[in-house]
Amino acid sequence: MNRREFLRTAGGATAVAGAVSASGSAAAQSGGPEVALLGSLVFDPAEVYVSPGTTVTWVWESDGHNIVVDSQPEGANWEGTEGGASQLYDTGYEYSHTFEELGEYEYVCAPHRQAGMVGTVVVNESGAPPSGGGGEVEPEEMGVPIQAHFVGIATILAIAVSLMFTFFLLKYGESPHASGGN
Ligand SMILES: [Cu+2]
Repeated sequence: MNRREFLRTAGGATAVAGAVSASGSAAAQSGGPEVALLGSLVFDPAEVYVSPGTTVTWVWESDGHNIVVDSQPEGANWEGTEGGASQLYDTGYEYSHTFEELGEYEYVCAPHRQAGMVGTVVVNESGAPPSGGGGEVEPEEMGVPIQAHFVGIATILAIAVSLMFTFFLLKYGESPHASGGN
C-alpha cells in the first residue's frame, strides 16, 4: 500500500467511524431496525418498513454474505456492501444505510440468492406496514367461509340434536318398559 492509498484508506476509515457513531446514536434514538444475516441463509427480518431518514443496520451473524441491491426507487443510490457481488463479509461485520427516498428497495445476498436469501426495505411516511395485514381479502371472498362456517355449525347442531334425541329415547323411552314390566 503506498502513501496515497494509505491516506485515502485512513481518511475513509475516519469518515466511516464518524458515520457509524453518528448513525449509531441516531439509530439508538430513533430505534432504527436491525437485520441479522443468519447461517440459515435468511435476512431476519426479510422485510422492514421504515420512514425516510431511518438508518437500517445489517449484522452478520454468520460468514460469507453480502448485500447487493437488486432494485430501488428512481433517484435512490443505495449501493449495498462495498465491493459488489464478489466481496463477502463474515460474522461480526456490520453495515448501515440511511434510506431517504420513498419506495421499495430489494436486495439479495449474492452467493445465496438462489437459496432465497433476499430482503426488502420499504420506505413509507408511516414507517409501518400497511394497516390491516389481511386487508387484501375481497368482501365476496369473505362471504364464502362465513357461509361455510354457518352450514358446518348447523350440521353439527343437527347431529347433536338427533344424538341427544336418540339417547333420551333409549334411556327414558325404553328403560321404564324393561324394568317396569314385571
Ligand atoms: Cu448469504
